[in-house]
Amino acid sequence: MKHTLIALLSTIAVSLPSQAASLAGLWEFNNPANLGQATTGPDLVIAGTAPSHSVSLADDAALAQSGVITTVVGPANNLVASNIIGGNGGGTFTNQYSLLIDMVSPVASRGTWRTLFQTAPANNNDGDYFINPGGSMGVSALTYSSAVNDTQWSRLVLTFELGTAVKAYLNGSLLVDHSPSTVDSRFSLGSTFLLFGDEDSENNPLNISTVALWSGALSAGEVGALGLPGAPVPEPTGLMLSLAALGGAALRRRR
Ligand SMILES: [Ca+2]
Ligand SMILES: [Ca+2]
Ligand SMILES: [Ca+2]
Repeated sequence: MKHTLIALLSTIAVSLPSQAASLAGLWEFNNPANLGQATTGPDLVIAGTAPSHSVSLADDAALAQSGVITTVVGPANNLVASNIIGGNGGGTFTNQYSLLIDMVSPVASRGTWRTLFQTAPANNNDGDYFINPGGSMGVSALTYSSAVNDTQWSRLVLTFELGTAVKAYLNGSLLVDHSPSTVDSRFSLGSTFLLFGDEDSENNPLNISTVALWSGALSAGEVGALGLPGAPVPEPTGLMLSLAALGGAALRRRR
């Protein structure tokens, strides 16, 4: 009976449509009293000078997003994210993940370096993904995109399947197919990483409305379904979570 149950749960876990990538964190910046408050997953921890908060903030096209932080330049200033995904993708670190960021650049930041994230928790080396002074997205080790419109709210989704593919999507469409890098490289995540952190102040301020993290590389179709900036990020349902947890427990026991 026990084996039948385990087999059934394993089958369910394997056949879950979203099993490749589940939501591991969602931050929407709606609470000025707790800027790092998570909608899903662990809260972000503010390091250094706290970002400022806007209930609503409009871009150059007068489109507004609600619940927005404006990050602060400098090596001491970033948001510390706990990564609950663990090792995957054939390595010790998190090698398969996706990161969503709804953002627009403040006028004063355009034409400057703007770091999106830093995988080294000690912040003792270069940031790992940027908007560069020319408005292109990436980093030399991954290659850069063509220039993007940084004056309007944009939904960036980065999908990492290290060793195979690293892609950037903007507002639901593929922006650039980057170099894939390698498993357990500088682009892998450990148990913590830094949002908007850089070791030598290449983290000029950004307006950020949403950040989300998934435990796998979303497909082009899944990214397309996430839509435009401000569209709700679907949270896992209770049923899916229970099935995934049960299936995961069964799989673990079999090892
Ligand atoms: Ca740097
Ligand atoms: Ca780094
Ligand atoms: Ca928001």
